[in-house]
Amino acid sequence: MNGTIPLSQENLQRLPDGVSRPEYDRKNICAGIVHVGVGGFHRSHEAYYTDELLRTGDFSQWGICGIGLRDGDRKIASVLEQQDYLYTLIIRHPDGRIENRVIGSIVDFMMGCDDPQAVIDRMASSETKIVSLTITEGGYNVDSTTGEFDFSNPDAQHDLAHPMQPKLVFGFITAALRKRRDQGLTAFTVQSCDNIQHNGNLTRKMVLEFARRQDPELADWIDANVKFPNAMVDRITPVTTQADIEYLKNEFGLDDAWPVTSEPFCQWVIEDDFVNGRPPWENVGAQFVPDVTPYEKMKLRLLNAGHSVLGILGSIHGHQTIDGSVSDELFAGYLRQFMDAEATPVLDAVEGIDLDKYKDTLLERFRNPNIKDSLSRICLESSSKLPVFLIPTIKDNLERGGSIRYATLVIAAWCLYCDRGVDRHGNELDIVDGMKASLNEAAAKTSDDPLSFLKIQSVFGDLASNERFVKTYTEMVGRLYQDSDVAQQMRNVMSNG
Ligand code: CS2
Repeated sequence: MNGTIPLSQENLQRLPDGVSRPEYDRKNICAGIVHVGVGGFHRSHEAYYTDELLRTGDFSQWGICGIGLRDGDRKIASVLEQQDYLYTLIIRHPDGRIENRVIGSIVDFMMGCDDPQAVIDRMASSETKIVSLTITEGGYNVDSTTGEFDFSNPDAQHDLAHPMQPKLVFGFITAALRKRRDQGLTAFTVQSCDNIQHNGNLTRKMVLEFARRQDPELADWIDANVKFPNAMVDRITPVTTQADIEYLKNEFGLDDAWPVTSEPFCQWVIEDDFVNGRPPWENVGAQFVPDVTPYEKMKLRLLNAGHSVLGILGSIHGHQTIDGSVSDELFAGYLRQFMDAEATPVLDAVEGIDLDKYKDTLLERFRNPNIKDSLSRICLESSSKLPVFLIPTIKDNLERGGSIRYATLVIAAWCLYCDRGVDRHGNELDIVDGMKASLNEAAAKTSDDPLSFLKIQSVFGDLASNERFVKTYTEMVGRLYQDSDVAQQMRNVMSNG
């Protein structure tokens, strides 16, 4: 289409019907929320809920200031700045219906690596009530062998030595909280929106351990004055593609350099534990509960683990997307069996939720043919995801004598995946993982030492010394290395239960 409309505040009025837009007065919005990690998920979830809230009335103290801490955030910074921080959320329903909605809740963006002081000041400003995070499972800087803050990370060392020029989010939060304390201001709430069990507790632990090393008195103040609510977050958000950008151009003449696509489903269950106020997100569908534990466990162990099951097995088999894998009956059946036989028996009851229905809904969501969620996104950083999503289920089942075969095949297949790096047709897999080299090195020794992959303690903990697990794993990895037809191994597992 000729003469496209570049997305900007000024051009909002020119957008055609079919694209809904923020009608609220964005000029007068204060950023009560400072958010670190403005990826697709933040933009389809917290920013979406907040936009929905801003559309319903005068909540002008609850805008969002996005923060990028690393060089890699430069692209989103410049796209958002060019578009007056606006972007389009394209919500794709399974029946083909599409909702297009310009989100206006982000009102500013700053780069921590360019001007750390400005970001510290922003977090420390009395306007800021919440610092929220989507920094990924791996971003919490946990030493996975000890579970403590990893001070061996050179960036952590740097932050200890240069408290006012931090690189890690923990350095920024600590510096900002120090400033608030010194100025006698109320603290802010630190709100994690990552897929981690007890994400608030973990954030608290990491912030406190870092702060204590730097300044024990400040750590005591943080301990007494800052809140870190746990939350379960959910909305499937695939990586934006060129086709999404073209779609907006062709259908609406809208030029948006970085829209986001998501499914219609979304859920946010939050512990109501804030120190300096919060938006009434419950007005727009979020749930506030006293204890989020059963909700997060259910989501991580069914949805996220289900994704990993399809992601690893499907990649080796040659599937490309989640909907592609579940349209294969073998994969859909295997996933359901994994959920029923291994994941569900170690879940706690969730009040008001029928787990069977929840699983049916998950499969429906995975089947959405208009969400082309790539397996490469799912498998991204598996070394940080599997210890949260899948391995705890194996450990729980080992303890209670439950089935482990479905999940163990995924671990064995992951070894093959890291070793060979190709699907069954010989096509190279797009593997992105901070531990890629060490995973590959350990996996490549499997023929000499079948347990070499399992010995990566930071990922598997002590699984390599569990006799029952080792027996099942060795058998499976042995078979897979003889014949990498993962579908055949899946059928074996299904017929042996
Ligand atoms: C996915 C999640 O990262 C993953 O492997 O399972 O991004 C998932 O799509 C979201 O948690 C859905 O809420």
